[in-house]
Amino acid sequence: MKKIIVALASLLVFAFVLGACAPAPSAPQIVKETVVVKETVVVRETAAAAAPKATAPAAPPAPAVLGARFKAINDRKKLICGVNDALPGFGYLDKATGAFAGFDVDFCKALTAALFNDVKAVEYRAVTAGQRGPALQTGEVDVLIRNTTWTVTRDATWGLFVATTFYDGQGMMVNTKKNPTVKTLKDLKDASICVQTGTTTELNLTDRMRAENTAFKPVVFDTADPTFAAYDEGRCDAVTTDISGLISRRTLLKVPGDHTILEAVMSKEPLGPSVPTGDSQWFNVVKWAVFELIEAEEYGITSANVNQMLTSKVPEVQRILGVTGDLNKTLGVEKDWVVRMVKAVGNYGEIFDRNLGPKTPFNLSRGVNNLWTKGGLMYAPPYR
Ligand SMILES: N[C@@H](CCC(=O)N[C@@H](CS)C(=O)NCC(=O)O)C(=O)O
Repeated sequence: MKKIIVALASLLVFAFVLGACAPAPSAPQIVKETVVVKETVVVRETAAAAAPKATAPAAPPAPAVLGARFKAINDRKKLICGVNDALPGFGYLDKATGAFAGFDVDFCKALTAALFNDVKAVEYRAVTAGQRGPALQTGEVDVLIRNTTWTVTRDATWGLFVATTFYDGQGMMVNTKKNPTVKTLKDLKDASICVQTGTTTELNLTDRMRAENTAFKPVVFDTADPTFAAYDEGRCDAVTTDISGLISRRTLLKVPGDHTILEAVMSKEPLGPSVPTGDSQWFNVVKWAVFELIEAEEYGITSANVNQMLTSKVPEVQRILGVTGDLNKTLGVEKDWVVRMVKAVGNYGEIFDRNLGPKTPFNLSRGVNNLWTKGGLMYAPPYR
């Protein structure tokens, strides 16, 4: 019996070695496994044979068929951009001049320049936090660019976010002159906290304070002005929103220097543009507009040098500026669409610095909003 087992085992080992290293002859049963492997190869060959010939010349990219919204925008020759009117640095209406300005507003301008070569071919619609979902759902705006956080709920029920233009987090601000001992969220036990409805802020506040096991009293408002007025008048012990929002609104308080933003970062707030659903081509145009403003910075293309850059020998620069290739056609935009955007508002870094950088009252450093090549998160997929 033992001998039979040893003989069988040797046969098996032999069969495996044979199966692995040599073509299968008319073989003992065990070698059939090898035959199965061969069959798999045959299946692949059959599939490949059925596929179109690889030697056929590649078809040129098909020009984009305009989606319904994109066509409507082109027909009306004007972009409708949903913005903030109450957030200096990001989206703000200068009541004296009637002009909208800010980081978010510059992305509206860039799109307008890309489409119409005219930064004035835009209508700004100011929307409060609570109006953002309906504005996208009803298609009242072509694009929403208003310090709005990308979340799965909003992607699924409001419209589609295209990219992140500003990585932010939620913060908490206190009047340190009045409450010098408050340093952490836990120090806000039983405090009243001013917060705006219709925001991720309101939802995160509850989560975070529960996680800190710290009771608090929310004092809720519909818009930013009464939220910050109540805080400034001392009706709340603290106020919470995106850190960018706190930095921005602090400049409007009676004595900005009395107020401190606590170190705690309470959430992730990736802010960026979103579009109504239903037109993937328009979605792509907005998405790649953002990416190309980021790539323009990466490749050193600025509002000051964009004309000289047209003669650059760097293949990426030539493609981005439409000197070579016809990538614009696949998107349904003009060849020089990136040139127009950069001329109008500059690259991503210029937009950031002009509205939020060291020469502004907000004095924001790039931090995580720097390019990926400089340790930040700003990374655009290749334009090719
Ligand atoms: N990023 C958060 C908060 C955005 C938000 O709406 N923040 C307030 C507080 S700064 C604001 O901008 N309000 C302006 C207004 O009242 O219209 C979100 O998307 O929900």
